[in-house]
Amino acid sequence: MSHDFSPPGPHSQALFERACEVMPGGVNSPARTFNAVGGSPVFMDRAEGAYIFDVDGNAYIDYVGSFGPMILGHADPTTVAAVQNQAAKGLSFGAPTGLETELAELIRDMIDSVESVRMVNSGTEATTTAVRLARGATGRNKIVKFAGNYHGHVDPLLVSAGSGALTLGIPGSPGVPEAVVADTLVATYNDLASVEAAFAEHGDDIAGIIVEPVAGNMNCVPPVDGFLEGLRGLCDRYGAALIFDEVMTGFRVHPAGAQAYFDVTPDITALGKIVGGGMPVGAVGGSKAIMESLAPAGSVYQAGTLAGHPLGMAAGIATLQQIRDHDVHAAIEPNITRLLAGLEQRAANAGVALTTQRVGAMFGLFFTAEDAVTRFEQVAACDTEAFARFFHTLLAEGVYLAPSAFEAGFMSRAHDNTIIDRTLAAAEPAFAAAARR
Ligand code: KE4
Repeated sequence: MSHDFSPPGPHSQALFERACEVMPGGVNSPARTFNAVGGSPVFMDRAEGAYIFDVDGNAYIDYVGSFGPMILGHADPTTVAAVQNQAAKGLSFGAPTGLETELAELIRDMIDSVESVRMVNSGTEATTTAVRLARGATGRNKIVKFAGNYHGHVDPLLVSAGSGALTLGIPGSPGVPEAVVADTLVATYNDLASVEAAFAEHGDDIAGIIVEPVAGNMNCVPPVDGFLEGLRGLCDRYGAALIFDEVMTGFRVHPAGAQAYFDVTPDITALGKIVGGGMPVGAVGGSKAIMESLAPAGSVYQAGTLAGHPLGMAAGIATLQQIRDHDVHAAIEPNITRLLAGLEQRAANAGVALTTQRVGAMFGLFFTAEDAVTRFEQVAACDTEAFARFFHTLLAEGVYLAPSAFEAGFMSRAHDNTIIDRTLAAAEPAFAAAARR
């Protein structure tokens, strides 16, 4: 597939200017803006397999994958057909369907800690519900989160957030009242002592800990040995709920999520992204005892007009069935390994300090001389200017990364040997650009 790359082309630029007239920043999510790398976002038209195509006809090898959902590759035929067939039967009913039960059963059967599920429409709704569940189930108010972790744009958790909030340098946000975050305790990711200190001071008032089991919103930072186990121990000791925000890691780092990968069991799991196969789906899961607290079974209120949406359920079922039945992660393993080794080699050849990290089918590229990146401050110290030069040259060569040094990269089943070869070829001029001051 050969193309003359000149992103963003005239149609993309025209669309961006038009979008800016009617939508803040011309985008519907700050993570899509190019503010952190310079230039204007590329407007996309369609995607297939490992490729995404912009409105000017340029093709890009895509490592964003809709920020995680597209692990099967774009426009997976089985998933698209499931959505098309369901759409022909009507879009939304406001009444229960068997599809919701089918997806809930799939999640229950794939994730051991989940006995019961509530469907929602986004990762933010999933984490919002998870926190309310923890507070409702314990009768306590305080929640521990981690600087650099992002759990969606819900007020109590939009404190020292990652992702767009980190990229835009606005940890926290105007519009979030002090009172709403008064019960949010911020600890340091991969620093168990900081969590122990929070519990020593507030232990009996802490409803739960919410954590990204792999920090995918400050690039890609795995938990250090003992960190997740330590959080589990503290929650057991103080009677708090351990919430794994697996919106990004669920079905991404392992067919049963980070909790299976690291063998640490949370009390509540928040899901999103892959669980909907690219459609707007989130989910909260946990033991029946905890989940039965939710209305109408229990008194913890939560609701949603389009929760369990038939098209989202159809896409989620088609996607999870393939993850369950075909070892998608085993297929990805050799390719992501070769990609990162090849990038490290080409960075070294260009004299660029690069550290790569990955868990399962998600990865991070850090422009730093650090051997390992385990802390938020190390991420913040990376060379974002070098990343921006790398990003734009790669884009011009037909490879699309998330436009931020604080976002992770996502592989799909469609990123085969040929795709890796093309990516590594594009990386050579990109690292040469990164090396230039
Ligand atoms: P959504 O509400 O965007 O579906 O999910 C929020 C969320 C919750 N938890 C984790 C661990 C997440 O990564 C996310 C969303 N991730 C970002 C990407 N870093 C979404 C991209 C965007 O905001 O456009």
